[in-house]
Amino acid sequence: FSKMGDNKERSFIMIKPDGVQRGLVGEVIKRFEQKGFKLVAMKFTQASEEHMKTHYKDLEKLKFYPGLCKYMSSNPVVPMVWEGLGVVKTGRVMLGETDPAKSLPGTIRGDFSVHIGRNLVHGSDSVESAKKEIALWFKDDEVVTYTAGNNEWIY
Ligand code: RTP
Repeated sequence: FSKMGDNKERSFIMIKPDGVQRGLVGEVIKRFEQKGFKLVAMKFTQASEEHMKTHYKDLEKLKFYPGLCKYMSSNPVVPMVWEGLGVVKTGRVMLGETDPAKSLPGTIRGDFSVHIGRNLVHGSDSVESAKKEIALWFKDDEVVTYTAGNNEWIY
């Protein structure tokens, strides 16, 4: 098999206010841990509306943007960085579709949510946006480099 090295991809995953309120922080973390991804940064914080406007800047022309940013800043969130092979794409699969009604059971949204505006978790949609989002939410030294249980041959 090929040598490790492509397992350093990172995704920005954030438990939204409804995920915190519903007591699903542990459940989301558990799923990413069990899948084999590595937690390299995490905070518990209530962000400002301005910060959420920057986070969702790509959506600023959409009609739900103001309400989305207000909602996202109304209560605490859990921003995280997860690392591992294909974590951006696989992370999105684990989350399910944006609309929970279209999300299959087995996904986080498919198992725990019903409303598009309360879909529990955010996940980066590309490696590029992951980089931007990680830089927005974490200082360089808040993303930790360390060796976890995986060594040269376990993913
Ligand atoms: P996210 O960024 O939160 O991971 O979600 P996403 O990529 O799956 O979806 P995106 O299109 O980026 O939308 C961001 C969030 O806005 C809310 N939304 N509300 N019609 C609506 O009311 C509506 N559409 C989207 C969702 O909570 C979505 O996750």
